[in-house]
Amino acid sequence: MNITDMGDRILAGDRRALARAITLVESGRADHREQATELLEYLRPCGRQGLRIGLSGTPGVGKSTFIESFGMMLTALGLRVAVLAVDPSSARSGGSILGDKTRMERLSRDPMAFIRPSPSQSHLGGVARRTREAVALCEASGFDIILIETVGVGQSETVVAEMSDLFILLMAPAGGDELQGVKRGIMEIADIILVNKADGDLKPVATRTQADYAGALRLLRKRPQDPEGFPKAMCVSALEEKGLQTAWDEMQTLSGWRREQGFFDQRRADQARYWFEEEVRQSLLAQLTAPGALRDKMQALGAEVAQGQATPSSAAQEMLKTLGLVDG
Ligand SMILES: Nc1nc2c(ncn2[C@@H]2O[C@H](COP(=O)(O)OP(=O)(O)O)[C@@H](O)[C@H]2O)c(=O)[nH]1
Ligand SMILES: [Mg+2]
Repeated sequence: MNITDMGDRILAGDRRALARAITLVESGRADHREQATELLEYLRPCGRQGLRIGLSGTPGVGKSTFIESFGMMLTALGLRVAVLAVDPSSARSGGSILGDKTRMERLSRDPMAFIRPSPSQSHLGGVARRTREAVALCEASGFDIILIETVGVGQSETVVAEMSDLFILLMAPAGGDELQGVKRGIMEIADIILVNKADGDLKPVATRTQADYAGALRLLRKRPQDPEGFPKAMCVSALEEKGLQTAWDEMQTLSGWRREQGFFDQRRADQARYWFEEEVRQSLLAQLTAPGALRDKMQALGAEVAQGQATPSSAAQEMLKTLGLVDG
């Protein structure tokens, strides 16, 4: 398909064109990459913005159930919702979203929603770029809310936080020991912690867990991009659809405040810069590791260093000269 034509269809809200475009950005083929870049450049001036909500939580915490009920609530409010995933383990597990499609049965049938499973690529850097580009395509297509799910394996939370306006952490009701095990870095990037499964027998535990997280959040260094009271912890039940409206109200309060204060645009600008730099880094690394003259040179120099025939620094300089990155 002609790229301009595809772009116009996306702008007109054509879902099939959107799905095809996402397939295009997911492709590893060089000619596809070129077309994808052209398409994204074509769509860039449209300036449409959705609210990008990152959502993370360990397997079983209720992400799929939450996305289904939260998503249905949003579409009932007249909002168009896109769901994407960053799942570095999807190659093994068969895709976090796809595997759970039954839990999102209603949402996947909703004409106001668009669900896209994680690309089956285990390399996090690659998944990150594809997801980020899929976000841009969904925005151009007029989606109001982009939910980006991750299971939180390895660095995937950081990756998702770097492409989200709001980062939501879904947690299970738990005892104090489990709370201690939560990585500090994750707490630091969370905007809202939702303790899920606050229903039935679990409700009292959920309430205590929420208070524990609220206490832990208060101990963190205050971030300039937060109004009074944020980041915050709340209870929800994805299953019984409780607390979802309140959670949405809080998300809107936070994003609204950040917009007014300029933090919203600032964060997006910082993220764009980050992804530019990341892409340069990744491309350089890819050149060094792909089969070819550069990789051979790396290996040859590595062998010299290992045998004591050159120092690590002099060999590194030699490599940078080969790359044309230093004069020589
Ligand atoms: N009691 C209760 N169970 C829930 C809730 N949300 C999800 N679950 C259950 O937890 C299990 C895992 O849910 P799922 O959405 O697949 O979690 P995911 O792995 O994070 O996507 C399922 O059996 C759900 O029915 C909730 O709010 N309350
Ligand atoms: Mg799931």
